[in-house]
Amino acid sequence: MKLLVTGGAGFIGANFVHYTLKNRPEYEVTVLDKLTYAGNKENLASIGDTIAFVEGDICDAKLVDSLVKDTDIVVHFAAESHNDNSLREPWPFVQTNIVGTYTILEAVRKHDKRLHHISTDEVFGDLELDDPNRFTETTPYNPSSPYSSTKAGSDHLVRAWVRSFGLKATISNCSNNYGPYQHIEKFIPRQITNILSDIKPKLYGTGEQVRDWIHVDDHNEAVHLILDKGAIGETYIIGADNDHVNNKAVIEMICETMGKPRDWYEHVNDRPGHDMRYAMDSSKLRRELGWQPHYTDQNGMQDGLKQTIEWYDANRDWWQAEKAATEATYAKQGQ
Ligand code: NAD
Ligand code: TDX
Repeated sequence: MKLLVTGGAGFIGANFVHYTLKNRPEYEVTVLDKLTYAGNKENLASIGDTIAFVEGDICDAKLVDSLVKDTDIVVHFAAESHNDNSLREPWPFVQTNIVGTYTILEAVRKHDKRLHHISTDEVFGDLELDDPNRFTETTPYNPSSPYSSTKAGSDHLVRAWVRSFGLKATISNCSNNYGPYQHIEKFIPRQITNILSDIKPKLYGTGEQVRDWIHVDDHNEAVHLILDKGAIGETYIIGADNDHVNNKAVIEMICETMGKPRDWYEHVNDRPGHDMRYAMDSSKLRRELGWQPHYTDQNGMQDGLKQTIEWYDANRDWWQAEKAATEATYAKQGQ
């Protein structure tokens, strides 16, 4: 079975490729990745030539067509993924997330292949801090940022292609991931690598915002279950019930785990339009496909965080060269 993984040199995509080779050796994997600032071939270095790697753009219709023609399943991770970048420069988000997804859809339609589209909880907008509800598959879309609105647009395109052209596609909307190979611009690796660089962690605003953290392996296990047993045309919410920890508590957990005082961090400028709370109801995925996260509740999150901290500590060569430039970009915004 041939699998084409777009964005396979990025954080979740690379972990997906590692997970697939380890647990699902029946798949023959090809990665298509543009190697933007967020893509890194090193993320796949330990795999050697057991996969095929194609450096290229998902907006390149000719290239996408030739790769899709020669595959059975496309798993579409490639995206511009960072909210803060989308506030500075929205265009690459429109181009890759919308035009790129359109390009994939047209090739998948032409060659009648199976597609799984990776999306996010952010398409639903946010909940109030005191709202006990969680997002479900039927929650209306209400995205806040250029990033989340382009992801919402890509989900709509996939649904339209399913309904209008009978495309064999599924969608998953997952909450905030953490784990190895995540770019140091993102919240958790930024704080870990700050502490490893003797810089204080940076908390946006008051830090009351809540994210429903999930370990990347739990996400990728769910994606494989959807490939195995998901119903065509369906959407599945993925979340590990970690919607009780706010950003402040996560920073305190990281400080404590890394041997610093719990309050060894500083408040910096808030993100404009900052979403308050995300919370995911993944009961459909659990009930229909039997998915169960491993890193759930406070203990699971602490285990996952500890393992992630150890990875960044042991792999300083992977991130150190980019640290100064990443922090300089944030500093310009008082973050
Ligand atoms: P990432 O930024 O770490 O990786 C994205 C990858 O896509 C990189 O390797 C990059 O080089 C590649 N890419 C970007 N533009 C491309 C293009 N035009 N053509 C080909 N490749 C291109 O992102 P991530 O955090 O791994 O996210 C992967 C997917 O999961 C995205 O679709 C994102 O919306 C979704 N998602 C992420 C999270 C999260 O917490 N990180 C949560 C839910 C959903
Ligand atoms: O230094 C920081 N300090 C801080 O307080 C950074 C970088 C972030 N934050 C806050 C903002 C958010 O409330 O932490 C939270 C998480 O921030 P990000 O890591 O930037 O993630 P978020 O904006 O929530 O989006 C992530 O989850 C959904 C991914 O980046 C998206 O790709 C995914 O769709």
